[in-house]
Amino acid sequence: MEKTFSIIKPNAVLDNNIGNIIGRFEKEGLRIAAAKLTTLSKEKAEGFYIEHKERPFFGELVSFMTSGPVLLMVLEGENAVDKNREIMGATNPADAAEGTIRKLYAKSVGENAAHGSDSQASAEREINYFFEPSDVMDRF
Ligand code: FUP
Repeated sequence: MEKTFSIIKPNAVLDNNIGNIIGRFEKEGLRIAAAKLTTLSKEKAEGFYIEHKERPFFGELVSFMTSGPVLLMVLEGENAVDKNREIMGATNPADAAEGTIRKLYAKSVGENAAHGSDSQASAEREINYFFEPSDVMDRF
């Protein structure tokens, strides 16, 4: 089964939307294969977003992502990568389709409620960045 990586970001955790977001994933056929509630260090957040290091919003992004607890998750299901991206909606909530997580729970393009891997290769890299293989369920 395909796996992807998801983060429920600090704004959505603070707003008590963990249950609403996980509920959507489960309703759409994605299983939670691993989950960890944690607050990211600056180093860990910078490493995660290293590809955006030169972008003007990098500092703000890291400071937001370390501002409070996040829920790190591995999601598993058919077409998990694309399905998760579809459920999340566009990066900028202004462009996100009705009913998507970002339309419902994002505050802005920066505080946009959720992260989801953009390819199977990113998913593998991101899962390994945050989880040990033994943390991830693979038999349900
Ligand atoms: P996504 O894959 O949808 O998370 O989007 P990107 O990889 O393009 O961006 C990663 C994160 O950078 C976004 F979730 C939020 C932040 N970002 C901004 O703060 N401003 C921007 O203009 C673009 C992205």
